[in-house]
Amino acid sequence: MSYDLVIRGGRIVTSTDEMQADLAVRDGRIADIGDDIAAGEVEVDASGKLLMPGGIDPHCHIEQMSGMGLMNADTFETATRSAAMGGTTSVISFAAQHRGQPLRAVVDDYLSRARRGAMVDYALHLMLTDPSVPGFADDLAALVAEGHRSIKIFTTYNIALGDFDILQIMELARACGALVCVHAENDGLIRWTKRALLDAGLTRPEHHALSHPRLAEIDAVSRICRFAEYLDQPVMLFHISTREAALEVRAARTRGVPVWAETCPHYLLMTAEILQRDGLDGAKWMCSPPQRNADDQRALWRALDRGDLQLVSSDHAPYRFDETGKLSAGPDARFDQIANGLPGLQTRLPLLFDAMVSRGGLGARKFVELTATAPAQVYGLPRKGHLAPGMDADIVLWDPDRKLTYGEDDLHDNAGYNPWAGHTVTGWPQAVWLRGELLVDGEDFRGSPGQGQWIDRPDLATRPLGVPAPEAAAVYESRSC
Ligand code: DUC
Ligand code: ZN
Ligand code: ZN
Repeated sequence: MSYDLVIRGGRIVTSTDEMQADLAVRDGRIADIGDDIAAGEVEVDASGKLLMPGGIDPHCHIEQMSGMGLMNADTFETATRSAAMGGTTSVISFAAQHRGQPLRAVVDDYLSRARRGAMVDYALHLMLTDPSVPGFADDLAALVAEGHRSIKIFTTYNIALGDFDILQIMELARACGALVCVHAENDGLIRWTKRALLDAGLTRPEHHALSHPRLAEIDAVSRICRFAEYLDQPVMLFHISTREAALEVRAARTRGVPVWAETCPHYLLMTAEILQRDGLDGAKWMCSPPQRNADDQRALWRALDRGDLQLVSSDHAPYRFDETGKLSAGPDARFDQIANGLPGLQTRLPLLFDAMVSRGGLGARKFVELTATAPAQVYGLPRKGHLAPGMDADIVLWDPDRKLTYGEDDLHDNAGYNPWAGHTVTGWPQAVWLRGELLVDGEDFRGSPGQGQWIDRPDLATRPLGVPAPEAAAVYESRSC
């Protein structure tokens, strides 16, 4: 029996191994990896190149309304096109509930838009902001059982939940088997500092960094880790930016708490200095939490190396640098009127490969682990994130030698600017397959809207450990009586 596709002579990189071998694909799955592989209908020469699993970006905002009521710049079509052009074949974005909206309707809406537009495979985090809507708990349990196994909540912004609601949602998540992801920054610290800065006339983009004090992250991360410990509920801490918060996660994991955490390229490779550009230009890099300093960067790399942090997501949140996005409050907007977020779906893998492999950092296997294998494991994406027979043929043919300097507007999303303009990377995705279909061929994008499929997540490896605090254990016991 012949194969649909055989890629020959590449160096196959997984999170645990590297070997020179041929790889065969049949019916969208990897059929064989080895030396004596029969002919394929399509044959590709990969000599001198790497073959790696397609990237999985587990935290990106696509076609989503911000807390300020602003639609972000990307549709499922434009966001997933840019993901694919950067070597990413699966994304987890958000079905974002706004106040008063029933959960089921929110998820149906996002699913129907994703079904029409997505060109890579996708799953959704359930973003919960209003637990008071009728049918909330039943809808949540049903949606999780249908395979939406992750929840996102905030401790800050105008969509913040208080401790009581957070605990309620964590208990529900534990009962139905979902991972709770948290944007963890202390809201009171941010609101107080922001008010004081604005009162003092400090309104520029660089003051945004001051308005999110590092203590806000440290405090909230520590508290959420304690909640996870109290309830024995698995939690993912999103976008860790400070050394101390990474150490809070490490301390919790050392105590045996089921917590995981991610950081992003803009914390690993940028500092808050970038917000000091002329005029409002710094707004292009404004995100929350903000970029920090070189000491934090070193600490975050160390935390990834030690396994204290397990993932690197893009937190892709694109807003154009015009009146539809960053400048929606006008050309003289104060920092608190400017949408937070920067595009990152397309740049995540090249930036990380350059930093981790080309410049001699943590190496190619760790690169695969952080960008594909670990997100598949943590978020329960079956058949994704690894190159082995039986897995989906989501494959990137990577040219480790291609060197390129990013331009001002050379990405395939709809943000209209590249936050990494002027940054040079070595290593580039030359071809990308999604379930055996060629999506990217050099500079050409070959995908079509609707080609991406929803990824069912029937189960999670990130389970409770069975050791809640005694008070919580008593509550659980009383519930099951
Ligand atoms: N921060 C978030 O929490 N979400 C999107 C963008 C950002 O900067
Ligand atoms: Zn966030
Ligand atoms: Zn985010």
